Amino acid sequence: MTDPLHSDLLDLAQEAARRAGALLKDGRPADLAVARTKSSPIDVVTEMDIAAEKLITDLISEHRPDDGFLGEEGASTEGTSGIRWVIDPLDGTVNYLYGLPTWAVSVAAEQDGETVVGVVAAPMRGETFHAVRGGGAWATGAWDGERRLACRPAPPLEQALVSTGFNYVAEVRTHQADVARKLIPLLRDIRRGGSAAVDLCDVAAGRLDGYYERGLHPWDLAAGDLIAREAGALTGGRPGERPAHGLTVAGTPGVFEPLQRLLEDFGAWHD
Ligand code: 2AM
Ligand code: CA
Repeated sequence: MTDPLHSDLLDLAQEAARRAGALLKDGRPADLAVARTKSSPIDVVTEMDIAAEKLITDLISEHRPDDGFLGEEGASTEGTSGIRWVIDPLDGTVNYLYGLPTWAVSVAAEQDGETVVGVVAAPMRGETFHAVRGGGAWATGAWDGERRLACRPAPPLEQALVSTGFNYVAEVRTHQADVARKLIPLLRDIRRGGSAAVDLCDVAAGRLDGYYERGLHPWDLAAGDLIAREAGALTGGRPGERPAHGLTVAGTPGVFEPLQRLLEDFGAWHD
C-alpha cells in the first residue's frame, strides 16, 4: 500500500515535471545554437532554466506552502513540513543548447532526508520515469503506456555497457579521461549521454548496465537514484558510501560491485 502522502507528492511532482518539460520544449528558440545577436545562447538557456524552476516551485508552493526546496537555480528554503523538494529544472543543459534530445526535468521529494518520490521527464524522448519508495519504478511513454522498469540481468563486466559524464572544468575532465582510458578495455563500451538523471533512468530501464560520474549535485541525482534503486539497481558512491558529489555509481547487481571497485582503484572519486 502506498502512503497517501507519497501518492499526493507523486501527483504533484508529475504535474510539475510535465509543465516544466512543456515550457522548455515549446519555449526553446529553433535557432538557439546559432543565435548570435542580443544575448548569447547560454543566456537563453539560463533564462529557460530559471523560468522552469520558478514554474515548479510556484506550483508546489501553491499546493504545499510549508515544504522546503533545494534547486539548481537557487531555490533553497527549509520548510516546516518535513518534506523537501530537490529540483533540477533542466538536466543535460549542453544537449538542450545543441538540440540533442537527452535532457530532462528532475523532481524529487525527500521526507526527513530520505527520497520518497522521484520523477524524471524527458520530453524529447517522449518518456517520463517515476518511482515512489517501496513501489517500484515506472516509465510512461507516448507510445507504449505505463510499464514497470527492471534493470538488466548482469552480463560479465567485459560485456557491460557503462555510461559516464565529464566535468566542465578542464583539469577534472583530463583526470576523468584517464580513468575512462583504464576502464574502457575492461568493458563492452562507454557512453556519454549528457544527463545524469536520464543515465540513471536508463540503468533502471535496462538500457545501460552501469553508470558513474564524479561531481554530481543532489538535484542531478535525487530522482534518478530512487528510480534506479526501485528498478533493482544498486547505487552508491565510494565503496560503502552513498552517492555523493565525490562519486556516484549505479548498476545492475553483478556489474555495480566490480565497477565500484575498479573506480576506487583508478581514483575516480574526489573528496
Ligand atoms: P547539468 O546539465 O544540469 O549541468 C553531465 O555530465 C551531467 O552532470 C549532467 O547531468 C550535468 O547537469 C551534471 N553536472 C553537474 N555538475 C556538473 C559539472 N560541474 N560538470 C559537468 N556536469 C555536471
Ligand atoms: Ca543537472
